[in-house]
Amino acid sequence: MVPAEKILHAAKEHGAQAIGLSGLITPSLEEMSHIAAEMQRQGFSEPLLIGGATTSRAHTAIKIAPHYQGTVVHVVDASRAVGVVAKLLSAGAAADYRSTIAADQQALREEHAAKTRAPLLPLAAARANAVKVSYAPVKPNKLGVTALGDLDLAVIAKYIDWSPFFQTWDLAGKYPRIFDDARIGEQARQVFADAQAMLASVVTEKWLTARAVCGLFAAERHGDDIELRDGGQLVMTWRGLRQQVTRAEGKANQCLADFVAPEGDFVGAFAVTAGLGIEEKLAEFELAHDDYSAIMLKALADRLAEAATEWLHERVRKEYWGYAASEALSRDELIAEAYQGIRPAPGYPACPDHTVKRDLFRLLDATNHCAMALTESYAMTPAASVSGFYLAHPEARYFAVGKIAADQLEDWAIRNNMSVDEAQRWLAPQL
Ligand code: B12
Repeated sequence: MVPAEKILHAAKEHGAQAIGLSGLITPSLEEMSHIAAEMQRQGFSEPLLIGGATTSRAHTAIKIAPHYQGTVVHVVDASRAVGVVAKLLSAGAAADYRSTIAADQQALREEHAAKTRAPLLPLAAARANAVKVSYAPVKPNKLGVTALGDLDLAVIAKYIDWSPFFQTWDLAGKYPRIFDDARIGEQARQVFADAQAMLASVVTEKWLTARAVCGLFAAERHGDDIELRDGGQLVMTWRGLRQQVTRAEGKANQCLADFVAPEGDFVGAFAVTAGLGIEEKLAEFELAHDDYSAIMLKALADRLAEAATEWLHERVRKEYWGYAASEALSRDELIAEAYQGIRPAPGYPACPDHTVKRDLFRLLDATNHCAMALTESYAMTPAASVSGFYLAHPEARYFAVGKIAADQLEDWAIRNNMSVDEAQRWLAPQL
């Protein structure tokens, strides 16, 4: 998300009648609260619209609206923004509409305050209930960092998982079954046909460039942390978060570090982008007032970024690491994650800490190898980018860290050499 100063400056300059914020990853949620507070401080009165994948009605009511006396409204779908703004600015209906929103938010806050939360275990008890798994790690064929340069998009395109593509168009359903849906099948066929046509140009005319870098390192587990070494040198420490919710009998309080053998193991890291060159093409579409093509290209770039991530993970398993050299999975089996090992990405529920991307980028020199960068709230540029880690343990699974207690917050802050205040800001959704 663009910093508060820029947004509010632009709003003033253009005499905006309403301001809209969109947040994809959780650090932008904190930025939204900050913008609301800034709007209050600077004496704004215009309505503030909130949207994006990680936002919600409850979050808007509890965390954002209290910072601003003007109306703050969560909008689930950008296509409804016009209707919402029209009502907010309507001479006759605005007052009623605004007080309905305020009353709804007050009710949500009261509901939230009255909720009894599941008790959290002390960190020491959660650690004592870690996953206990032993295995014989396989030494990678190629240790260290491997930059793959420009990827062949014709190959990458074969790895696309099309189901999420339809989400962009607000069409819910799994590919290819979605085409048979009585209500939305026809529309799904249409956007899919347009996507295939554009994808052919993306590949043959090289509208986009995709790049990737990966690295495989010797790894040692120290409690909830994983130390990565290259030629004996400590090159990064990945500091994990552990589940503290009371788990059912026989279920462990998991942390990703649990899947790294304490006697010595190996861990991988990767950064992939498929969005290089997109700005030029988007500018062309903008000039032609062709929103449809612009959205289509962004959706294709996102699909290609995920496909390149899938393709790279397969190469790592079969070649660079080689622990699954004889793996032969179909596209559907890859989508269903039928392979050994996982690739947790910072921001996903098993490792909700986005800040680790800073060390990950440094470790892989992702900026140099892939022209990728991080914004101050740890979003990656280009937007169509993915980064994360590889764990090879056969029993490694994704899970949600969920809520953590003050003891883990403090412990994590100390391990990260960060103030508790700062840690609180980055882990806000976990608290
Ligand atoms: C597609 C997708 C991607 C794509 C594209 C991202 C991009 N460039 O936008 C790719 C594959 C590149 C990707 C990467 C990542 N992703 Co991602 N991704 C998604 C996914 C599956 C869908 C998001 C989406 O585009 N939906 C379709 C659009 C149209 O919906 P939308 O954004 O919600 O917008 C709608 C409404 O919210 C509303 N709206 C949105 N904004 C606004 C604004 C206003 C003013 C209004 C009125 C309305 C409005 O209108 C839209 C249309 O209905 C979500 C999960 C999910 N199901 O939501 C995860 C998700 C957003 N990703 C997530 C994560 C963690 C990441 C990565 C950080 C992972 C990583 N380490 O690499 C990266 C970050 C990328 C970056 N650039 O920094 C997490 C974020 C959670 C968190 N804790 O932060 C999610 C929620 C997945 C999850 N369940 O954990 N991702």
